[in-house]
Amino acid sequence: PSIELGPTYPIRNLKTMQDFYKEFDQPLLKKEHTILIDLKCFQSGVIVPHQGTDVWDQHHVKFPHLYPRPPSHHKSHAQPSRWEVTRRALLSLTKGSNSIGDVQTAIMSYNSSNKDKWTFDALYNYGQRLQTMDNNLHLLIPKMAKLALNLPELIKKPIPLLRQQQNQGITMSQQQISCLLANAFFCTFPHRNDTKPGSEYANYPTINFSSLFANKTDPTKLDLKAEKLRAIFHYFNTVTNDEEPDGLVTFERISIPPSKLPNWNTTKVPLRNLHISPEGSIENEGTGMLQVDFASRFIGGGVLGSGLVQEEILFLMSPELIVARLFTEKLADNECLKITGPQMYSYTSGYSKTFSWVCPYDDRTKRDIWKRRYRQVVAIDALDFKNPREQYTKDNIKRELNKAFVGFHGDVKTAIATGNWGCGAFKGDPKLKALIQLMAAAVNGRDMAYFTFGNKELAKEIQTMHEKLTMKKVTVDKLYNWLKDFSAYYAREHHFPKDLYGFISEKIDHKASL
Ligand code: AR6
Repeated sequence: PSIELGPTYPIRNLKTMQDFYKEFDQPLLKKEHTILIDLKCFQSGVIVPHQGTDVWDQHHVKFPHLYPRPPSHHKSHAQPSRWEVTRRALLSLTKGSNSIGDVQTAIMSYNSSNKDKWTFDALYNYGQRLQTMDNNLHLLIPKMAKLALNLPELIKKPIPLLRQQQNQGITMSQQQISCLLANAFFCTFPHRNDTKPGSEYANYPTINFSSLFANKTDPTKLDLKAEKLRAIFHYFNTVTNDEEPDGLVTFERISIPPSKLPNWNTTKVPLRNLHISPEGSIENEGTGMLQVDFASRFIGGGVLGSGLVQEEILFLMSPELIVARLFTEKLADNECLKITGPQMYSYTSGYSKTFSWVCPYDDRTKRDIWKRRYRQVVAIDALDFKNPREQYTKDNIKRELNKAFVGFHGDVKTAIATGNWGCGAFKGDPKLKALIQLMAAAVNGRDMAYFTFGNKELAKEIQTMHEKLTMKKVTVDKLYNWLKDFSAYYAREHHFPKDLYGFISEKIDHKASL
């Protein structure tokens, strides 16, 4: 059969952030929102950090310059504080020769307990292959070290941890983000290197970059890490230039209590418009819509390790997203993280083993009055189906519906830009996930752009299914019940089950003949 697609809903008719500019231009101050800059000054064109009181506790990011000095009985023999050691090491990088060896020595001077664990082979490999080609590292490292050292001046207020089951936001300047990321690069964040279960930050992603510098033997991976490092160094090169970015970015953790999740059995709303295409990507064609990050529960997934699929690539194109790892506790089933205003810094090509950094991206995306780019990303983590059969159970279908619902919830009804969420590394079935996402979008009153990542056949199948469902005015509750029927049927007939869309088509035809 031909896999030519019929006409699809035009992408230009889908709503983007610019259509909702009034909502984005609203005052930022509200409950549960920490703003790290002085908003009055910002409105008159100057970026000044907002003043606060230093804290070192379990509710806030632990800054390296606030590391408590161990008690010492002999004042005269007092060890230098950890920050003092860090400061000296970074200061020497602002002056010295700045070979990769120097970077390693600096980092290890205040991370000595990891001296037998950390290696820097991927960083050395980058240095050998690429550094003169891209951004003369010996010029860049001093600028990055200076930026990192500026932390006490650039951020004067504690950053709250965005913990589970809290609705909380953080807005900061792109410059503050770059400073935090420079610290992450130099691995200065205290208490963040231990990831063992039960450790203080076991529920948080890693933030110090040590894992990006290391590599386990496989030489093909070494070169992929070099490509990741190119994206990272290009970012730092841009933000330490004279024309450093001057906007803000907002991070919001959204948790919806179970009592406020929809009752899928009784939600009588029809599906909304769908633009579907095998061409295009969420990152480009979806700009200005709500762009879905196919996330890990630990935001950013393997971006600082060897992961290189949708989420990691997105974070490499837009490294400001990486800072979310500093403060976002792992996502629970009823939660998502929404990021408003990140900038794009790089073009990349390829995927996974073929990934490479291509060139700078000159981001001209318009901005709201807070100079946040009209770009919004929502991180939702699908279930990881080690065994794909598990995805058709009633509970798992409901879990994914609720997760997508939380991600798509909100007063601003931009279209959703998405695709095969949960269907790569996490082994989901895109035909089921497409329906789940369409249902969650419908309940939230939003249209959708769905990119099938080159798969024409899938695009056609989803398009045909969507057309049948909308033509027959099938509502979400009805579809939900059919999915439950399929779940029961699949459990019974698991040896030769009918395909999901065949099953639903029969239900539609049956409904039509009633
Ligand atoms: N635009 C549209 N579709 C895409 C794009 C894109 N840019 N990139 C990939 N796809 P995957 P998951 C399609 O595996 O299964 C990460 O490590 C493509 O068909 O990234 O939800 C996270 O941190 C691909 O097969 O998402 C998580 O740990 C499919 O989307 C984990 O992977 C799924 O992409 C999430 O895995």
